[in-house]
Amino acid sequence: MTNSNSLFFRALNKERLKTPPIWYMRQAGRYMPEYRAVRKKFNNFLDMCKNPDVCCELALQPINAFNLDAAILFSDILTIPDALGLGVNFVENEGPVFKNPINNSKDIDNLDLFDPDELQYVYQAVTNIKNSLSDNIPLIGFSGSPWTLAAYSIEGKSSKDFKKTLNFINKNNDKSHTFLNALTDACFLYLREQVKAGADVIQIFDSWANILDENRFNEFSMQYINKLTYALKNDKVTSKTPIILFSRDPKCSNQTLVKNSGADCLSLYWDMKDFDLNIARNKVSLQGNLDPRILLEPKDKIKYQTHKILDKFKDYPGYIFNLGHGITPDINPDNIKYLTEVVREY
Ligand code: 1CP
Repeated sequence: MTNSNSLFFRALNKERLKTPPIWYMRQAGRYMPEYRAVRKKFNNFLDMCKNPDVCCELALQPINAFNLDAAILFSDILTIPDALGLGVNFVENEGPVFKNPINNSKDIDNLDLFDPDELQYVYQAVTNIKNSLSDNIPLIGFSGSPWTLAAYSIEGKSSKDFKKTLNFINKNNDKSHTFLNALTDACFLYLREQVKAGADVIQIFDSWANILDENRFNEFSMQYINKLTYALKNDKVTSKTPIILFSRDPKCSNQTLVKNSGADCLSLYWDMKDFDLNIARNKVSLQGNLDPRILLEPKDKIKYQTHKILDKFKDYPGYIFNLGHGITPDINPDNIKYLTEVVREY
């Protein structure tokens, strides 16, 4: 059992803390030489995710290197589209490429029903990681948001503007909602299995919230995040599991994010500098907000910007230190070590 007195749980319980708990989005990844040494052994990134022992090793690497306050499952958000038969591959320097993306409404009619048992390899990884962590380090399980998973599945790859996806939802409104409902059910079943396997906290990544205008964000993204968190909060297995939402720069009001998401904690993108703390205070915990690119600067600049963030959140009840998006491969691990020290010494 994870100790509910851990720093991470205390912050999720909206306690005002002297030192915030620390973890980093993409804390396991290509910026670490230890990661690259393991990654070399696999051609396809998803093959590596399908090996629970390797996932366990990778999830522990940043915990051991930087003594962080929370671990995150090593996997990817695209395991669900892969289980739906869309054929996800990771191409060197290009990111994910789908063999069978959604091209028309018939492709949605013909989709396999999501079978949570197909992702046993993920739950096994959760259990392995959980068994290797000390009691005071909670484990975060995760999924993509229904909208972000739909965007990759329709686009068939990553994109700057997701033009094909935006066209598709304009032309196929009803079928898009059928697909989003199916993805919401899949995320619920998937996260529930992760909690059964040992995940203490859930994070939902809405990484492509930013490409929707306000109306479409509410219709295609927020509505389904709300359905998903509602289902999780009303299920015996997951009702007590804290939910963190990372919504990348959504074009909605702060009030909507706080009230409609159903999340216990909001993970703030680095560019959400004007987020109104007073709207969130005592309603949700907050996480993140530091621009990851600061980590490419000299140490004095890292310290200055980190202090600015810590000043901003120092009286906030329930702040978790993190970056405003993931660590990129070009960041020097020494700077992660330094950043962690700066936060703990503040
Ligand atoms: O070749 C490699 O080594 C692959 C790099 C990599 C890694 C390390 C990918 C491919 N995924 C991951 C792991 C991962 N992905 C984790 C666990 C590791 C950790 O955080 O410590 C998590 C939580 C994710 C989540 C994820 N995958 C997101 C949401 C977070 C975000 O960055 O917004 C997204 C959008 C993905 C898709 C994905 N997977 C991989 C890449 C390169 C991408 C992004 C593609 C794009 O730019 O659209």
